[in-house]
Amino acid sequence: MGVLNVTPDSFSDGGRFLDPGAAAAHGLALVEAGAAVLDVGGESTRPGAAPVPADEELARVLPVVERLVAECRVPVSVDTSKAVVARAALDAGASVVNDVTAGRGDPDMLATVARASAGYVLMHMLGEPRTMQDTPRYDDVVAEVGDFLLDRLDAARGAGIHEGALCADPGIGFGKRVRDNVDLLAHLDALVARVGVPVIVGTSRKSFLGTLLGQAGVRGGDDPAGQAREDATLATVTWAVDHGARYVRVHDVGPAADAVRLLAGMADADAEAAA
Ligand code: PMM
Repeated sequence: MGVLNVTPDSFSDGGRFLDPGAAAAHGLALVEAGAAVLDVGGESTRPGAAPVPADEELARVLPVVERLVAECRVPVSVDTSKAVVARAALDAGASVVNDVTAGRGDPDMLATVARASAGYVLMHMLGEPRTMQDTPRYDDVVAEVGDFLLDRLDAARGAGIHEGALCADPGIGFGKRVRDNVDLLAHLDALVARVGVPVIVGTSRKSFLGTLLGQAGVRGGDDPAGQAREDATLATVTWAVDHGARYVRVHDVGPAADAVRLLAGMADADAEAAA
């Protein structure tokens, strides 16, 4: 899944794709690089980010969704927690809603997705973006995130979203300490087995990677010093896919797609050797 943030303030690519033409061109480049889904977001969810009014989010997202639906051959996802934004994007041809609040952010979200027979990614987050990194605390992060995802999957099914439309995400970096993110990745295979629907993992350029590499102050994105976070992203992408993730959500699609292809090639060779 390729990330396309149409925001002035996302942590790694904020402000680069505010012009719909530039955003759509970048989306097409991500598809060329191997993206199977494009995820368009108009509200930053970085720690401390303020909420964006629905009309502003719509004005950012809709022109880009319209262009991508017309011009590209992969499904378009809208990264939003507002039902009104989801509905407009789905009406414009998007086919997936990526909701970082798992339906808790808007009481109309689950019914909106169900009515449109759209795909639905529901993600774990402790608290809300404005405050989520203040004092996150878990006794057993893998169990608690699993409990949450199972509960929200049930809510989604109860609202009429069909089984094949569902995808779950542990929400790396959303109300989690560095060690929580590491624990979730370390035990990803158990989480995947427990939730029983395809799992998506988003580690791309996230700050815990910089912290793990001893570069807590270094930004990701275009900052050349942030290359270390790109390299670390690849390591986690490879780990996640090898431990059961069906999708990985990344900014730099080309290297991730190559890594996934290499991993598949090695798995095939391994299976042949064992046969
Ligand atoms: N991360 C971000 C935004 N949306 N959605 C899902 N499902 N999973 C994630 O990990 C996730 C997300 C934050 O990263 P960005 O601001 O660079 O898009």
